[in-house]
Amino acid sequence: MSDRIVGAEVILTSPTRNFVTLKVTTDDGVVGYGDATLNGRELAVASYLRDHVAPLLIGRDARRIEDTWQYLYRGGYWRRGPVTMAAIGAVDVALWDIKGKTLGQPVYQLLGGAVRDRVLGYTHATGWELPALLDSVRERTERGFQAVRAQMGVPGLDTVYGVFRDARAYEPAGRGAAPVEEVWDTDAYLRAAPEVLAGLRAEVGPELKLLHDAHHRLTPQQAARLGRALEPVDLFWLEDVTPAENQEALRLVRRHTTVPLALGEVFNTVWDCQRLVTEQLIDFVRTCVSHAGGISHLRRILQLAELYQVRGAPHGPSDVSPVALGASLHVGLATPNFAIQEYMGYDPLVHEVFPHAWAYADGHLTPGDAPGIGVGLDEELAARFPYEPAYLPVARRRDGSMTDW
Ligand code: EZ4
Ligand code: CO
Repeated sequence: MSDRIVGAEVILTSPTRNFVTLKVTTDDGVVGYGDATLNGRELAVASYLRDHVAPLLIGRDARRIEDTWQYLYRGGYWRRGPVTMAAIGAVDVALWDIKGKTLGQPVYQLLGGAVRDRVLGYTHATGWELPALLDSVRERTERGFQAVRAQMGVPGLDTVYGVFRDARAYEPAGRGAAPVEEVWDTDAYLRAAPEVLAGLRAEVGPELKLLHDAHHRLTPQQAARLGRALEPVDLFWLEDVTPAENQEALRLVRRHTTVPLALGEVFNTVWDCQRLVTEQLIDFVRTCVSHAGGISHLRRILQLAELYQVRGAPHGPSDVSPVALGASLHVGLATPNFAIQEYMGYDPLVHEVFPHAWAYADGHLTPGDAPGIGVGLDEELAARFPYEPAYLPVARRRDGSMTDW
């Protein structure tokens, strides 16, 4: 038994939405999977893996997870960035999967064992106006969810990213050769959001954990105002209030509101998180196992965060594949400051393509006890759904200029 890597293959599939999966095989025939999906930029990561990483993996010792991480991160010279870190993350998760399968243990056991019995999950509810949103939230709480992210429409706009006018669940990417363009109006949103969320809180009572995502749309001053306005709603968190390239901006928000802040779904290394964590400018760090360098690097981020009482709450919409969700749950079960996992859910077909040991029950998720990550890939079924171009929307202000969404 030598654990040499003999195969590293990239598999694209689109069972209702695109996923990029790395499959690593050892000379003993052990197979490990890692998620390399980067919504709307899938082919870039696929090429990075296929053209530049897979050839380097062949012949390496699959047991040397940390060394391989360092080799790909430092050895590439060009560091960080979502494409690089998603590729490294896929390799890392695949190697943890192989290690677990080789040792006959679920990955959480290799991370020190369980520190909790199950991981709290939150899901998405949307409704254009309060009654529809309330129905959507109630449907989720009836399925056991104790934490729900609530997104509403904005009067005067035709569409809002992440919100459907009818009861359908939305998909955060539209198939087609180019992104859909939406119109965005921050002032109208700032008038609508506090009223709808206050109404929702009044209806659902004090216990349900309510979350809201501002999706990077606000200036720091607008974020501070919104945070203040939402204090009586008692949110579990307010997410991505402002783009975080300029992290100084969060200081201004913090000075004016005690609303808990969550941020970091677009971050990809510990360096992106360092300042927000060490200056305690956020309460929840949202880096994802697949976009931030895998299990090894997510653990590093969460261990830094633990020193500053910042908790982990990884990204988990439908573009984070069941492989990454499984990996995240192993980290969640074994990491003390892991607060909650986003779980948007998947189309039934996605569950078929990626058979998994992880499970949802009663508002919580568990990774299961299968060796490794515990998520497989039905390659025959996957092959029936080839990649199709799909993009997140873009948004313009009423004057036609581009805005964050
Ligand atoms: O923007 O899935 O918290 N979740 C989110 C999602 C993400 C998309 C990115 O691909 O904000 O809507
Ligand atoms: Co978000």
